[in-house]
Amino acid sequence: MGLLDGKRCVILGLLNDHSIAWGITQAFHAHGAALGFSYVNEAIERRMRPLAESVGASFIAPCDVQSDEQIAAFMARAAEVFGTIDVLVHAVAFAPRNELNGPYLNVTREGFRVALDVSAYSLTALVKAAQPILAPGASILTLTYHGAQQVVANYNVMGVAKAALEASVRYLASDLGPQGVRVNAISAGPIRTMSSSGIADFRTMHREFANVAPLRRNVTPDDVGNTALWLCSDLASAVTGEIIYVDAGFSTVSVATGLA
Ligand code: 0WE
Repeated sequence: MGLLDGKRCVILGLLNDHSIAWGITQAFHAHGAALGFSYVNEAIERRMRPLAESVGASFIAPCDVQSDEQIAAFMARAAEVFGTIDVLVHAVAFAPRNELNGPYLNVTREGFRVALDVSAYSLTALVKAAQPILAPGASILTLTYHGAQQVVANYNVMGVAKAALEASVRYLASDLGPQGVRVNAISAGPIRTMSSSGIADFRTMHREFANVAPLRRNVTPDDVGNTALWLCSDLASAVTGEIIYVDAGFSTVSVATGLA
């Protein structure tokens, strides 16, 4: 008996076996979900296709979230294969690399536009396009980070984009609640993925995190996957508009004590 038996799920943002989307995929697959996936370009398709096929993907289709046409085509494919969808997972973010270093105030107009378009507007665009095929009781999930709420050095315009994303979660939850659709976000602690590779001081931040977090450990894609499973299952049937922290308690601590 799986928590997602018979549910049709669409996942955007699977890149490789380190992806948070892979942790979510594995939890959903273990609980009986049917899964459809997107990829942004052919280089990424080559890497994610074997993973998606290993969980019996119902479809694998292109979707660059910066394109309304590609979003429409992707949802048309989902409609063709699934009819209606029960779960939409948005695990997509991007800011130009040069924006994730140094003072926030150096942000460029173009860097701001791209970060907000790919990382925040895309959720709303996807939900708008999916609305006609969202089943009653459907659940929408996105991923955010504490840098939306408090300053994290170098996170910069991504913090601004995640703040917009978190507000979007609340407005979308308000819009879709009357049709029985829930919208939530998971705010994950730092995880080593393609998105964090090469980021200045990430290794140090990752290590320090485990010294300060109440659970004294880092967060894994499986941790996020299990919370995603709960949020997207009927166990969370009255949870909507929420930002759920999966961060080993890190964000609850002001002054760390007992570090020895
Ligand atoms: O949201 C993220 C990652 C977002 C991200 C990462 C990259 C790196 C490669 C968005 N765009 C890009 N663009 C690239 O070219 N995280 C929560 C992980 C993360 O990223 C940081 C962090 C943490 C944590 C960036 C600076 C400081 C901390």
